[in-house]
Amino acid sequence: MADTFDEQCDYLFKAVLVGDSGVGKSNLLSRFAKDEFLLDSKPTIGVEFAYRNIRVKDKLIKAQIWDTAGQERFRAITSSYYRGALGAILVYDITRKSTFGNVKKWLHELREFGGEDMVVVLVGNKSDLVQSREVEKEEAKGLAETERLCFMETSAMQNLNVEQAFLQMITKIHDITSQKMLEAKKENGTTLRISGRKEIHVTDEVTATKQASCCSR
Ligand SMILES: Nc1nc2c(ncn2[C@@H]2O[C@H](COP(=O)(O)OP(=O)(O)O)[C@@H](O)[C@H]2O)c(=O)[nH]1
Ligand SMILES: [Mg+2]
Repeated sequence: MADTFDEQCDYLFKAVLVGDSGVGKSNLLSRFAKDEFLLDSKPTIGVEFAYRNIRVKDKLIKAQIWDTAGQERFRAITSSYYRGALGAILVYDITRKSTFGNVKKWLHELREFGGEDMVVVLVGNKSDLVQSREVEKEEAKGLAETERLCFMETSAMQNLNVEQAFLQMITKIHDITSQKMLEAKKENGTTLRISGRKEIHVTDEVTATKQASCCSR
């Protein structure tokens, strides 16, 4: 139905990237955003983000993915980074055990500032570095199951599973949000949508109410 992908988006979703410094967050994002990459640097608030338009079923979704500008190094990510985010990609490095050890810390932060019901995909990045692996896939899978997260190993370098990780998150957000939309519509017609040509109007910060079911396979 939509003739111009850019201007006909039905929803805007915010999602965040978290994880220790050096795990590959920025590279994953630039892989995912590819040629549609649009990096808005916001040095004053220490945040960068990229957009990508994705079609999910009959809807066009504009995913706005936030990346830190390195503040994770100083443990200085502010709560505004998480505010309104419906999803998160929580990244660790399969070659550095300590980054996996910190996953719980990040999860805690996500749940504290982003809400219990955020869709979280746990991502073990640098799967290309087989020789230096320090975190077994099964171990991470186990954690994902316990914490009810989606899980995937990726390589930003070789472009393995990157698309899938983001798409899984976005599809899941879409499922939850459409459910929420239906409920909201019944009440007062509140929607989170992009209207007009250039401007983005976030008329409400939609927060999913349903706990995402686990989708690790
Ligand atoms: N081998 C390999 N190196 C990666 C991969 N992803 C990122 N890197 C490297 O890891 C380092 C940190 O990446 P960066 O994206 O800046 O991490 P960030 O601090 O989490 O944003 C850089 O030197 C990247 O080239 C990957 O999938 N495989
Ligand atoms: Mg970075």
